[in-house]
Amino acid sequence: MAGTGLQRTLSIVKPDGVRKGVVGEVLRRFESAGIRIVAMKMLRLTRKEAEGFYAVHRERPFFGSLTEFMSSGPIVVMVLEAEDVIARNRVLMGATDPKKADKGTIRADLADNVERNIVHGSDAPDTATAEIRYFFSDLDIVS
Ligand code: 3AN
Repeated sequence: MAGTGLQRTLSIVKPDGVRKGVVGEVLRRFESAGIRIVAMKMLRLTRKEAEGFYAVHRERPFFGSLTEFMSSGPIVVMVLEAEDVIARNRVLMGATDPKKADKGTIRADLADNVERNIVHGSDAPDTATAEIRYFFSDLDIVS
C-alpha cells in the first residue's frame, strides 16, 4: 500500500483504560509498532470540554452518555507520529465495537463495549490536526 508520508494523530486512553491500568499496555503496542509518542499528558475533562471534543456527535443518541463517560475520570492524551499513523493507529485500535474488532487489536483485547472502548484515535488528517490542537500547543510537541 502506498504510504501517506509522516503524519501525526491524536490518541486518547479513555477513563476505562486508565481505571483498568492498561495505559502502559496501550503505549507498548504503539511503541512496538514503531510509532513515536511526541507529546503526552494526563488530565480530566470537564463535561463541557468532553462535549467540545465530541461536538461532531452532538445529535447522536449516545452523546450524553459518551460525554458523561469521557469526563468521569482521568484520561491520557498523546500525539503519535509515524508514516501513515492515522490509519495504522486505527488498525491497532480495531473496530469501534469491540465485539466486531479483530483479535489482537486494542479494543478486542481490552474493551468492554462500544462506548467504553479504551482508546480514541483521529480518523482523518483534518480531524487529527483539529484534535491535536484541542489538547496541545506546538511547544508541547517534540520534534
Ligand atoms: P471511533 O472512536 O472508532 O472513531 P466514532 O468516532 O464513530 O468511533 O465514535 C466516537 C465514540 O463514540 C466511540 N469511541 C464510542 O466511545 C462512542 N460510540 C460510537 N458509537 C456508539 C454507539 N453506538 N453507542 C455508544 N457509544 C458509541
